[in-house]
Amino acid sequence: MRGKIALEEAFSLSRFREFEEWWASMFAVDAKKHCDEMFDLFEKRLAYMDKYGVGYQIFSYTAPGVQDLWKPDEAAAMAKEVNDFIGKQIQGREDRFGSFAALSMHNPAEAAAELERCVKQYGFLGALVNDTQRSSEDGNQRIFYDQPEWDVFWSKCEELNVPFYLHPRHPTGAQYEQVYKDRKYTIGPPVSFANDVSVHILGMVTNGVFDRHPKLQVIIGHLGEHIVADLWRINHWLEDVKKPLGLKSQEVKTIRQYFRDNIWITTSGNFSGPLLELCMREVGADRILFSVDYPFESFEDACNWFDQTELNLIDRAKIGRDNAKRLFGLKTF
Ligand code: GRE
Repeated sequence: MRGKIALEEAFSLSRFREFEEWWASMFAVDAKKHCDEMFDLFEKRLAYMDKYGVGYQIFSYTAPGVQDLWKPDEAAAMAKEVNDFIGKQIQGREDRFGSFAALSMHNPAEAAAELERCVKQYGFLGALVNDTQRSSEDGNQRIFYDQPEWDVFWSKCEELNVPFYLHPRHPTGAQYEQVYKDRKYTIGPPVSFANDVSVHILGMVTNGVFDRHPKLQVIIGHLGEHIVADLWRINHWLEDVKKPLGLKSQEVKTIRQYFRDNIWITTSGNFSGPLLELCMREVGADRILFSVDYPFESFEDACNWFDQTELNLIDRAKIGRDNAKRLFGLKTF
């Protein structure tokens, strides 16, 4: 399929090029290639996009990034640096590129103000945040956005009519020490990313964020961060056990209805035909969006899989492009 839209596509500021060892620690194979791709904005990306039929992509700032800075001033300064950099880079290239805002999530009102600045000044299409914000004096605490003080931020997303992408982050601080230090190969895509984002998004559902913000649209990647595979069990326990215990959100909607009205999933980094089929049955083709997860994954793998996986033409167009056009109000593409 030509003209696909991809929306979990990372870049890094060139001043972090010095952290090449981090890439080597992440990828034993082709670390330099992954690293070069992360710092290239247009040349390599456009070549891949043209070769594999991606018409438009949305940039987002990579993890590790702003969410790993536990000092609020440093996090806010980095978010602004990232946003001004990529905002200027995409100017004049709006036919092929858009961007999500990076945000410091230490302070809900300040996060809302930076999002608004990016949307109005640069035409950004929403925000992508790397899960919880690392915080406190020693960096050991984590801020979740499912508490009432974040209502001011979610109201701003609704007012601006832009989605929020909840992307994973690497475990750090006390969480790393207690859970992951002695099981390091489980970190990242094998399981830590999906676990952390699942708890966070289900925290938003069960703490009533979507009930107070019914227009809010949140995107999660990797074909639903394990939630879709467990949807029956999650629904069963929320409905039959937690609701009688006082769970209010379940009185408003079932978990399936939040997926219908508020939550989107992307194919980023999860190129599984059987899982996509399950997602189509459980949440429906209207809420699924194509993505690559570049440069952690390749355009070649994502696009060859998507173009060949069994889908009718209407669903392929929806997932590959039309849903994203609708969600982001893309007119130029
Ligand atoms: C990411 O998207 O941030 C990511 C990593 C490490 C491995 C895979 C991946 O940071 O998608």
